Amino acid sequence: MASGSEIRRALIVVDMQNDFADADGSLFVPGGPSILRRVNFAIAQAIADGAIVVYTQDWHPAETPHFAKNGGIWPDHCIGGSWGAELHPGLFIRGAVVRKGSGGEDGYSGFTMRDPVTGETASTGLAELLRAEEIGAVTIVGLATDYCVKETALDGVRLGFAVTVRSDLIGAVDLQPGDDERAIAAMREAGVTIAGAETA
Ligand code: VGL
Ligand code: ZN
Repeated sequence: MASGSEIRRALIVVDMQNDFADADGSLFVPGGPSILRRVNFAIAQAIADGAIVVYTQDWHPAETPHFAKNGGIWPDHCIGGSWGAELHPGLFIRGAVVRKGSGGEDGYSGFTMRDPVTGETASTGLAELLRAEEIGAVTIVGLATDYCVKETALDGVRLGFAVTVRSDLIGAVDLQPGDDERAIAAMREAGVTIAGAETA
């Protein structure tokens, strides 16, 4: 258990949902299945270390400018209430789940969402939840490196958290070859600590 001057930590598990993590998902991320067991291990370890665990869930309406059919770039995915939006059944759930995009908002961050019409930014509630728990540091794992992991990490830095991303517990969409490496470089440049299995 954290005590005294120790900085309290949260493990943020990003979008480990069927549409991304299952081979039958509509926006399957190839690295998804291979990180699942190790993400579960990190969840168990975080709890043993006195950290809290929080999950994000991409949660879209059936029509949203996020989807290609409505002018965006993605196939339909993570439609609220569908199988694809459910957290993967093999994932250990040991904490709160924060949904993002349920009002049709844009953006990839687990912390903030943008109204596609007004451009206004709103909180998902994640930062408030972490502050209520006096969390100062977060470790981010999950999917996808080049979208929601990256934007959640960058927002975490902007919001004043010490952010670590576990490079062995993420996976990229890689729409363009090299997106994975560019996302890692952008996070590092912003002050995110990129950690491997041994250093986390
Ligand atoms: C994501 C693409 C579209 C993600 C979400 O979770 O990284 N990627 N929506
Ligand atoms: Zn999405």
